Amino acid sequence: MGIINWNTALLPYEQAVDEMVLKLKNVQREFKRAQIHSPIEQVEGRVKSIASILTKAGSRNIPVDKALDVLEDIAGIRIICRFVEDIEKVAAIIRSRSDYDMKVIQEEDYVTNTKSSGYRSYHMTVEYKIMYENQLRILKCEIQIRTLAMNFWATIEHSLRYKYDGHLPVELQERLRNCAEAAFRLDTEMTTIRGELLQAQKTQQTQDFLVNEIVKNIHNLYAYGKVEHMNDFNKQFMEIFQEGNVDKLSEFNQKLETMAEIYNVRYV
Ligand code: 0O2
Repeated sequence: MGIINWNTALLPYEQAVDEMVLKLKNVQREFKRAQIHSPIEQVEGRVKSIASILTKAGSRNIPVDKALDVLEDIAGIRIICRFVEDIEKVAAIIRSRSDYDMKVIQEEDYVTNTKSSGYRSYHMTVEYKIMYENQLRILKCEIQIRTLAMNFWATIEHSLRYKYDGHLPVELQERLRNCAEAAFRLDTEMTTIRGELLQAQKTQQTQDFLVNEIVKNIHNLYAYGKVEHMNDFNKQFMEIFQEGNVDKLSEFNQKLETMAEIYNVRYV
């Protein structure tokens, strides 16, 4: 029987998790930059603890030296979405990378097929390639995709499950199932007001974008010697900003850009 060197065995998994989290956060940034609602709200990653690996291997009669080969969730990524509709969008993004860097080998839909515990989440198992110590390694990784409400429920339930060593009292199980139903209703209700929420999000993103552009434009005009306008620009900007009117911010930004063109200001 081989012996696992636990000092180094999990390092490739850590690398895989770090890389995948970075890539998925970049996907989120791309949506934000394009000012489109990002189906990815948060990305988290973790490598399963040694204790958790040993417990899972033990409960499934997997020899410890085979655990790393057999268990598919040593590397785990969790993607949190705002809306149930976002889950399928995230799954599609991951599927679209199958030929590139995250090869989907299995999918489990616990969103439609809720587990008896009340657990809901969309699971994808992918194969992910890394270069580790100059060698190609292909590691399996479990990606869990769920809404904020699903995540809230699963986090609390997971802690309680741990506390009771997997054997939750029946009454507590029942209460947790009620909570799962409440989380389901919350998701359903959020879907009905999704349009309103997306609109609010879009306004916020547009405002952030315009403020960035305006302060950059003011700085550029200043850097190119248009010092005499500075106080005036800053004063006008603060007045419009405090009014919170996105259309006026846009008009003001347009004015600054026209001025930059007239004075032939190059961007720094
Ligand atoms: P941890 O501590 O989160 O890593 P299977 O062989 O498919 O029957 P497997 O491989 O465990 O079983 O897959 P499954 O059932 O899809 O569960 C994988 C992970 O999903 C679990 O990992 C949990 O993270 C999560 N999960 C599944 N069911 C539940 C549930 O009822 N409640 C909560 N809170 N999470 C759940 P681990 O290793 O169990 O735990």
